[in-house]
Amino acid sequence: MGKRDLSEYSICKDAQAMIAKAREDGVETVWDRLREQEPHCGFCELGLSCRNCIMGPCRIDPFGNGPQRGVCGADADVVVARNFGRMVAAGAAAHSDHGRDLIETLLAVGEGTTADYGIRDEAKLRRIAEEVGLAVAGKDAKAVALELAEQFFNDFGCRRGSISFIDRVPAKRRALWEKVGITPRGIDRDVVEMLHRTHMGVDNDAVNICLHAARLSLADGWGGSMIATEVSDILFGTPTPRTSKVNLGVLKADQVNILVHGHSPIVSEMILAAVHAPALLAKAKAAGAQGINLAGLCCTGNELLMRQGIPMAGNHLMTELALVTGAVEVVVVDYQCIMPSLVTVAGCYHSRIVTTSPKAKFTGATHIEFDVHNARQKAVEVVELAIERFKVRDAGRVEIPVEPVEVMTGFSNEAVLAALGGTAAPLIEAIKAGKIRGAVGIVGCNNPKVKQDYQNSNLIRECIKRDLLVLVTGCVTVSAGKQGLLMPAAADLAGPGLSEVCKALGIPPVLHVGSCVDNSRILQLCGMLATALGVDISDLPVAAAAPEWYSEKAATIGLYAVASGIFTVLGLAPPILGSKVVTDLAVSGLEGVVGASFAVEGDPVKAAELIDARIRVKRTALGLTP
Ligand code: SF4
Ligand code: MSK
Repeated sequence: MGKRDLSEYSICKDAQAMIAKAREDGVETVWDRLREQEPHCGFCELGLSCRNCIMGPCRIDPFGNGPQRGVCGADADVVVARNFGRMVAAGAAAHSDHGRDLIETLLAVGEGTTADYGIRDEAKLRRIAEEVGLAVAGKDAKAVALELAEQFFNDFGCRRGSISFIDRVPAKRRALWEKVGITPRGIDRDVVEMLHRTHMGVDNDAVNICLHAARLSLADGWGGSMIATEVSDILFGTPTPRTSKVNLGVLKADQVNILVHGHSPIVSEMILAAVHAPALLAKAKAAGAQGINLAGLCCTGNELLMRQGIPMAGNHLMTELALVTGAVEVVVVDYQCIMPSLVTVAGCYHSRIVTTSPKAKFTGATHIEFDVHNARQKAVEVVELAIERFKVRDAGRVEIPVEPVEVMTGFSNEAVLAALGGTAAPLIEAIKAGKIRGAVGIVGCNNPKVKQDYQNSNLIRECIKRDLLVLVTGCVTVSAGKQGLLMPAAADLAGPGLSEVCKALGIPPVLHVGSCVDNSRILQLCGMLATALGVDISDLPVAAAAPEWYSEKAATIGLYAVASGIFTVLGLAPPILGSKVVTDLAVSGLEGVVGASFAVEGDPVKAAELIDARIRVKRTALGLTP
């Protein structure tokens, strides 16, 4: 680790303390490896390198001095568009494959082949089944679950024309997508078609590739991700408001500490069930622990936080640092955003990384494979392993650096509507009156290229100051929570109108709406608001931002937000700047196609100004005070 001041890496005290401890313990972290990678390859940063076939790899010279075409003849625009298209396809595949795993579980429940999972929200099961056109009268929950699972499986291949939730999209938006030719058809179909189009010698028109990227991103946002959210609610309960705690202070020095990391609730919900088993608690006590403490990392942590109020230890850049506390027995993971380095960091302490999915094995980790038929038993094995590791914990190496901060969570759309008295009308009135000037979804990751949580939390502060209600998901949740922004008291930091509304309802000005796939809740809410007002989503005073994004999934989320009509500010540029055609399309051309575009701005104050300007324009067009 370099000798930079610790505050240059992160604004968080727990991160700073653990980076210092990592230095003392000789543990390499993500920041060390970033420094070794710098300077990054300029061709790759600009999206100008291609290795789609073995006539290459090829690079296009951005200065015009060297080659302007790959061996096949592809120019900068085609190379950049193909790379970006594949990036978006990978992100959509990740979210949507996660969604498919939820359907597999719903199917097993419907078939009666699992005793480990069940339906926790039968009313939602029936409501969703009816919404997508299934007859539910006279059928028991299992029968409905079976039919709904089969219906959702069809959305992946989908030969019927479009995905199940297409009717959630306002009529004006659906008509626009039809006109432009980007109505999502099937999730797998649209992802696979991008791989086809970007094979050498298929789609060689940059704009055409980008429009298909938009279509496949919509298949994720209104398809795979939305299915993941809704089926998770059906299986594990629809979130309702509750409080919990966040930061590394949620670890307990006198208890067995187990962290869940990844994205799917299928594994983490079973671990939660196991840690409450009296027999395992007795074993933990016999091992000298006062109890078994479960906390979350990243999005599977968000899933447990939203539904069960389980505390969050940290976001993306805290995952290595959680292990550096020396207090973690086991990190049990499913998939996505799990740095391979965790196995090495765990090896510097007594900790174990437990992998659970056949599609996400890590060399050097302990693999305990979960499926719908054995999950409860496997969760018991994980907890038993953690108890064994507690016995060999070195108390002299334990440092839990901070006290936890309280957060309020659980703002599903159902919960928001319930808090408003059952309809969105009070929210619409507050928007019309200018008390809430608009809403901003601030989502996404951490990235070691920027100071951890600085952009995330400061953009939130700047937005609520301007009477903009903020909705957070993913790793931004922890950024907000650590700063106290997820508590009703944060209304004091908001502008007068937002503050008044939040105080009247007893809610924070920043609502936690879930994990990465739960960005679909934001889409659905925008769809409901637009339909209620008889306008398109692009007419609403709303915006989105991903200030510290790193992942392919975040690129997909950003694109489906824009393609749904939501202006989106990215804190870091995607690798498209090597193409004028693709860059112009992203930052302006899309405006004329889908009514929204991207901006790139890393300064949170300037990003808030861009968002504010956008919301002024939209409010004025609706005849409201800006
Ligand atoms: Fe080079 Fe074209 Fe092959 Fe890409 S597809 S590696 S640009 S020859
Ligand atoms: S976990 S995609 S680092 S938000 Fe969803 Fe966090 Fe980004 Fe992963």
